[in-house]
Amino acid sequence: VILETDLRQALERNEFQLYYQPQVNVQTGKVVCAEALIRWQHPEHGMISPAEFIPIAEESGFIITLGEWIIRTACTQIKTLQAEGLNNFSIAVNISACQLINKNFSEKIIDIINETGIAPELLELELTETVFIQDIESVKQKLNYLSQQGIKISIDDFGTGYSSFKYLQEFPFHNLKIDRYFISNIDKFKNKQVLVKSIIQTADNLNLNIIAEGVETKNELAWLMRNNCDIVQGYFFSHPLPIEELKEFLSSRA
Ligand code: G
Ligand code: G
Ligand code: NA
Ligand code: MN
Repeated sequence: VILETDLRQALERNEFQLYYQPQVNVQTGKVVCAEALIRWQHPEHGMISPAEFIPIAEESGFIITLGEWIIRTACTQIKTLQAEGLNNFSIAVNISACQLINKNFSEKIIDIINETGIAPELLELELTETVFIQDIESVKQKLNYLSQQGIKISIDDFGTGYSSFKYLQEFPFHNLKIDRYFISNIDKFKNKQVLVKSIIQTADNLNLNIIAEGVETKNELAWLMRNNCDIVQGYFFSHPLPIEELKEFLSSRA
């Protein structure tokens, strides 16, 4: 069992690390963004998945502290990449609903952006549909504010949860990430194709960028390209990578 104290100690001991999974624009061949995914390198138990410890961080409230570390680390990394000549590279960070609910969420993000000196446009926040079951009006206000400051907002895992097409219009989203369940074997399943086409159509109408998650095969990619989905992410291109390997990935494609 993992306890809050274990997480607190792990943070103090620097055992967390962000990995980065490239998002590829298949029209231009360019990688302009990467999603940050946290990893815990435990000295005895090896790599522990966020699927195991993020829920504990959420239930205990420690996600507020950990989330700040994640955002600060991502922003610092954006700054470092800029210093190395990668000027318009953005990083997408996963945000738990309980972080968004926290009273100081927006101020904290703006503080970190100012401290690190990055352009707000280079930070993207990935939210899942669970944000819609919380205090909707206050969430909307915060997202509108952050969006006005230039920060990009993505709706993650679209299609799996409480999603309603209605929310797409009401919230200031820039990107819609189609959940990997729908992408898996999309070239083979008619029912998935019908759904994904309608999601792409809606996103187009609302001026949202579409990102396909979990692309694993050449045939999935071919179907997505035929259906005007230009930004893709998944094992077909790359697993999430430690920062040094992300840099190698980027320079090998430049
Ligand atoms: O690679 P993967 O095993 O990274 O992630 C498993 C789950 O953990 C996913 O649902 C992912 O969104 C979540 N996750 C990964 N990194 C973070 C993070 O930094 N913050 C939050 N809130 N969730 C994360
Ligand atoms: O919930 P979210 O979409 O943030 O989680 C992303 C999760 O998906 C992470 O666990 C990440 O490692 C995983 N992932 C990324 N690309 C692929 C892929 O191509 N296939 C599968 N099965 N999982 C993937
Ligand atoms: Na995500
Ligand atoms: Mn997702």
